Amino acid sequence: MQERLKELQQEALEAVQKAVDLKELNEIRVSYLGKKGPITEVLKGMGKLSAEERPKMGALANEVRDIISSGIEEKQKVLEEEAVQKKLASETIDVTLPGRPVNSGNHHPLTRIIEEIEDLFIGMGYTIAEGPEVEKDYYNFEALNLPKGHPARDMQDSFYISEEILLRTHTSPMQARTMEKNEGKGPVRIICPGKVYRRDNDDATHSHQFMQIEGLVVDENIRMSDLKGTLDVFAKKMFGDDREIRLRPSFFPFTEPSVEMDISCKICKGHGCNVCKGTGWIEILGAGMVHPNVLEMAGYDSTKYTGFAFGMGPERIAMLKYGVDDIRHYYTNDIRFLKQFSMHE
Ligand code: FA5
Repeated sequence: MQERLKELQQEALEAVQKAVDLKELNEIRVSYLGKKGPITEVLKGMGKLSAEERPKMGALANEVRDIISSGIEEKQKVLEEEAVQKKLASETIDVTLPGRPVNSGNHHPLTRIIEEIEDLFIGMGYTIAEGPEVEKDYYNFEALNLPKGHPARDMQDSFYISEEILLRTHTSPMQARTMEKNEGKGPVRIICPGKVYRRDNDDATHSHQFMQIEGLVVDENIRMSDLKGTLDVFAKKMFGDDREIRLRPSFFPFTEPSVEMDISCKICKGHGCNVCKGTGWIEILGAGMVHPNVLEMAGYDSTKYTGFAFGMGPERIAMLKYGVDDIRHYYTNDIRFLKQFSMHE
């Protein structure tokens, strides 16, 4: 019996040493020191011992229990400390590690160019007006001196929704809407950015949906030289003093006289490429003096008031400014293209 007890002590202490965690240690405690454990089992045989041996064996059994108990306690402390250290190690934050990059978005190049143009004109005393993309034929054409059947309607192939409603083909309807709202009074000084739609075939410089920014100034004594000066300031601020501009005589039914403004191509530096269609120039806007018929239709006395208007294409302006060789890049949402503009923010 004595031997068995010593054996159990040895066995238990070895198991305690090998225990890797508190759960295993607890299992060892239950299995060796519990009521159904081997020591209790050994003690059950004490009845067979002589009266002399019984107390000795009892004392030995208690000693073995105490030794195993304190072995378990010691090991428990070690394992608890280990667990704390492990937890601390796993929760340590190394403040010297480089941070993980956070993906941040950036403004779309068109949004940026539009905001830049808006700021420029706001600085010259203009306010921003916005109008509907689904527009009445009246404002898109008729009020702009383009009655039904007028051949110049073919200049802007349109998406009609019904006989009288269409997707606006330009932002010029805002000229008529703004003047109508102002009830024949000046001054008017607005710019109007927004989307427009045309049944154009998509190519490097044409898109069926694109943006325009309309400008309109109406007051007494507004002259062609005011328009020219304004466009000159705009072009210089936008593209720098070294880029050339040219005004070509043109025709729009709602302006008289009318011009188109071209900027020298940045991609080929004027030598000719697919963006400028070999001409060295890219047309960015149409403009002119507001036609007296348009002023009168909107309720203005054309003998007292004159005005100028312009309509520019921000896509083409952004192409020239950033050296983008195809307008379709703005609408295909290729993240590699869009990311390039984050550095300009
Ligand atoms: C007009 O739309 C006139 N409403 C502009 C205007 C306003 C003239 C006020 C006089 C007074 P135009 O069709 O030329 O004009 O278009 C103006 C600009 O829009 C062009 O110079 C060009 O920059 C841009 N644009 C025209 N069509 C497209 C297209 N399919 N894709 C991209 N940009 C275009």
